[in-house]
Amino acid sequence: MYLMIIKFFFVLITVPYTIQDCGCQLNRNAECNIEEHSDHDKYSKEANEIPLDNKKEVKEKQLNLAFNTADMVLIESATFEMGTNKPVFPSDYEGPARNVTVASFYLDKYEVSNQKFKDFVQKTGYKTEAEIFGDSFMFDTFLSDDQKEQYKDYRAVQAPWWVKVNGVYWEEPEGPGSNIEEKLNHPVIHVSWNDAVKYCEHLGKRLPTEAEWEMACRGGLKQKLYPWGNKLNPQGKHWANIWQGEFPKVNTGEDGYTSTAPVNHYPPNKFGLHNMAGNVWEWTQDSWLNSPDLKVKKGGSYMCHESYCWRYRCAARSQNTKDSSAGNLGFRCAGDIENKLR
Ligand SMILES: [Ca+2]
Ligand SMILES: [Ca+2]
Repeated sequence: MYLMIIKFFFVLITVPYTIQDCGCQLNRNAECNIEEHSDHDKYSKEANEIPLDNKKEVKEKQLNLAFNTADMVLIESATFEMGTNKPVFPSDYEGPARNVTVASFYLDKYEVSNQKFKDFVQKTGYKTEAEIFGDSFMFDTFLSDDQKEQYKDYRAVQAPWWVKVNGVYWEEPEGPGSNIEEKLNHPVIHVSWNDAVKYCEHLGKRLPTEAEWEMACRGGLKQKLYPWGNKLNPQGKHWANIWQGEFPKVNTGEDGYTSTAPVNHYPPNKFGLHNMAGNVWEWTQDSWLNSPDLKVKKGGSYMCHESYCWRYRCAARSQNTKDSSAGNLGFRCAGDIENKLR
């Protein structure tokens, strides 16, 4: 069995950091207090007895939205089966499968792009947490030889492909001097959960809950691994931006990209949503277990490979502290149909 669940702690030379589970869960904070709990109390039947919306009411409420619905899809209320009874990473609490009812909501078709985030920053002057802290996590493949030498002591001991680099942020995603000119239609990266919340709020939106995100990922399919079904490459095509080759040494980029891909590059699922699986991880509104500082992220990224981080499945989940950021983590926004005009 080559799938391994690796739980570990690692220490950067200068500052102690905690990482759990094969490098997917980089956290800016040193502590990582995972509490045992009964699975998904929040998504128990009792906690989710939301009446399905009357379609006529939904239509009337749409007239009073607080946000622009361009590039969003309306996902109608439904009860769906969340999680799985065949967890690949039981320590992530992927299971059990349970019915969850979600009220109607809007969701962005695409991960938030660099262009959209740039528009937001130009309007508001917003500074991301990576800018304030002065650093963010980068995948070492994207470091120059000089940077590799400079930051050799800043590697995660058991996930040495992650390096905390000074001066990395959304507009210089590969270090000081890099830019996003050729990547305006790629997902914004190096944004924390706090940054994502601020962006969505600015547009009258919010982050999706984990249940909303997963229902959207499944696109109406029941208990399939991926947004498009169970086969990874149906019709001999690539349907998501993940890792081909041997992690972490060789990424052949057979799917066209060894880093991020344009937010609209791969086919949409049945709900019209692109890149729910792969490309970049996406923040959700929810806390991980009962830890308010840890937030759930979904969907996996271009760094995920079945042998190491098979988390580009709809049921998969992971977490980061809400102030952490990395080169494979972004987000998309949701919107309530209950919102009134601002
Ligand atoms: Ca790829
Ligand atoms: Ca994604």
